[in-house]
Amino acid sequence: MRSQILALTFATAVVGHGIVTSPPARVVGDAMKAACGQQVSNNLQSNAYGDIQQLAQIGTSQKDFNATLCDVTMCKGLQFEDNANNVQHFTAGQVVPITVDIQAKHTGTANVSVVDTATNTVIGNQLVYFPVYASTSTEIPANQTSFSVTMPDVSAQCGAAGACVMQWWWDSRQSDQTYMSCVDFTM
Ligand SMILES: *[C@@H]1O[C@H](CO)[C@@H](O)[C@H](O)[C@H]1NC(C)=O
Ligand SMILES: *[C@@H]1O[C@H](CO)[C@@H](O)[C@H](O)[C@H]1NC(C)=O
Ligand SMILES: *[C@@H]1O[C@H](CO)[C@@H](O)[C@H](O)[C@H]1NC(C)=O
Ligand SMILES: [Cu+2]
Repeated sequence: MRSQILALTFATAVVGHGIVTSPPARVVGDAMKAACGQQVSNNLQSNAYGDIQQLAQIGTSQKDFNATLCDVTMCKGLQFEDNANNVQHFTAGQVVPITVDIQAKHTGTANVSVVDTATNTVIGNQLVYFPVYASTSTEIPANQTSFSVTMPDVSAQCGAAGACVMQWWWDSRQSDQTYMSCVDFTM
């Protein structure tokens, strides 16, 4: 019984909830392992859907985790170097369809923004905002997992690969969990 409870607790703790499946978002690689350490990278590798609070918590117990080198609030610590062959090219005004996969709901808010990766700051206005997202009290509306954004002109800031990501961000204060996916792009 006790082991069942422990197993259940563990399963609940590791199950993740959401990622962007299209366009292709950043994935784990050797650069992330170097920046974030083995355990945090392994966790994200086995559970791409996980929240950033969990990664930060795992990091605190790891000797090879350095929160300065591995900022989990910046694309969950996923590194551009591991995704350099996966850079999208967008033009100003382009309508970009986005598909999200949500495995479990937590009421929160969500948005998609362009983020300057050097400073981890949002450039301009968010491209879409969901004031109520993945609510536990309703089915998930179709337009929360399949929607489009119109790219602003960020060619001045986002000309070089690695400089910018299109970031999907879902934050649930109900569960204190934040989910994030980053799409590398140039303009
Ligand atoms: C973490 O990384 C930063 C940046 O490289 C470095 O300055 C700092 O000394 C490191 N901290 C530890 C505890 O190794
Ligand atoms: C939108 O998402 C960004 C992270 O990409 C976050 O910093 C910002 O607070 C969010 N904006 C709102 C209004 O929630
Ligand atoms: C999603 O659809 C609902 C109506 O079903 C609408 O009220 C809402 O504005 C839509 N949201 C977006 C971001 O398109
Ligand atoms: Cu959860």
